[in-house]
Amino acid sequence: MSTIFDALPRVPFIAPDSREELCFRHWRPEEVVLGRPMGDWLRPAVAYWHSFVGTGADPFGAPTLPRPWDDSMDGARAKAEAAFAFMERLGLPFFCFHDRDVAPEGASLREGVRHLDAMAEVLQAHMARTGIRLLWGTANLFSHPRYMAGAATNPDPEVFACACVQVRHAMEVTQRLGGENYVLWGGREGYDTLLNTDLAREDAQLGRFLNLVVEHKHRIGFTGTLLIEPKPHEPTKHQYDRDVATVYGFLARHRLLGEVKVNIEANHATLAGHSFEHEIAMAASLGLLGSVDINRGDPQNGWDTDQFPTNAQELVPAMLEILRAGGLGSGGFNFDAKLRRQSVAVDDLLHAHVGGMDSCAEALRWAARLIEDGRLETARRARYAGEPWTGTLADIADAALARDIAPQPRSGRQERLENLVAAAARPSA
Ligand code: XUL
Ligand code: CO
Repeated sequence: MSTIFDALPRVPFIAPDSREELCFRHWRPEEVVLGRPMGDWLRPAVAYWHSFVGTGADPFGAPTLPRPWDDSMDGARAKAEAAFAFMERLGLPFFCFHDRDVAPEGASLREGVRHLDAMAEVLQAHMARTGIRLLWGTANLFSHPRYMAGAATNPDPEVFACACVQVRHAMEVTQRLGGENYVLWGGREGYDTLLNTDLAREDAQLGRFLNLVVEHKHRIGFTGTLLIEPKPHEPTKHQYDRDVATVYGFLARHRLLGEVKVNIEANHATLAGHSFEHEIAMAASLGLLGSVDINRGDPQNGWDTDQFPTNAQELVPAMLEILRAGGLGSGGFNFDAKLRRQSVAVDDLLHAHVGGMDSCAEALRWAARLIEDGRLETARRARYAGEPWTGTLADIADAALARDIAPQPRSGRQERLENLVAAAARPSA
């Protein structure tokens, strides 16, 4: 079967000063960075939904991107063929998908399950042929109209049961395909208005659902990591998994700590009023860091624009936090990013991923340089060098009064530290 991507070249690795555009200048999976191959730190993945399902349609206009397959099983096979043709040429090691990206919904729940089983075999054959692996799978619990009031948090128990069908099956298919993680993004788990919403009830339902998912993971012996992907709003006005700290509270409340980590998306972090690095550092400090969805928003637009990252310097603080945390384990960098509506040339998708990949690779190198240099870590350690006082509140207060202490202000050295980061993240450095 021929596909729209067949004419694309295989992306080569070329020296940084080359004027060739479709090549990796910085992404070298074998290059050792801080004692580990770059490929192990980054573990990049192509997102099936944006790259092969998204059409460029928006609320104002029709599809623009050439994606010549329909929503039938034949269409799903043609799409898979094209997806792997593209991913082979790009040469990244992983991909990610939702059940509905790869297999059509069908006319009933049962038909949807049959479709996904059949497509899992198709994907398995492509994976075996190409060596491309599954970073994570997930279920789409937000597109079908039945989920308009949420999936696990839906007031209708039958909709909750539909979510059980899809998540059970998507997790089992992920396991069958050797997926290393399973993601739960709370697509419509939130509310549009408090006027019709029972917050306590919806929290209890979401907690129960997650407990059922964890129990099933252990029952089937799936060894991948379960990941919740926080997002503050869009599509609902208020999403329950709004940011990492909120997810931590939810996991603690429902006794799920140790069972679930987070998949942090750059553009979701900024929508929540945080920086990407804040969310990564928060997750690392709470023991929740799992994986990242790499993309960027637009500083002037207040929604999830899901653009490919192109600015390596901007990514350095996030990379630094990942390096400090010792990496992402079974996680990776999923390009949850899409082409702009006007990017209708077939090779635009290749340019997008090449630029995104090189930005991550360069940022990783620069962040590693900062760790090797050591001055940031030394400064941070020195800041906390004081020995904590022991005893009760009264003991500490009495001792302080007895010694009549007068601690002197010490500089936070912010500008000096920022200069160190800026210097390491300069191409000429
Ligand atoms: C939505 C989003 C999703 C998840 C997977 O904003 O990021 O694509 O990554 O459901
Ligand atoms: Co995402």
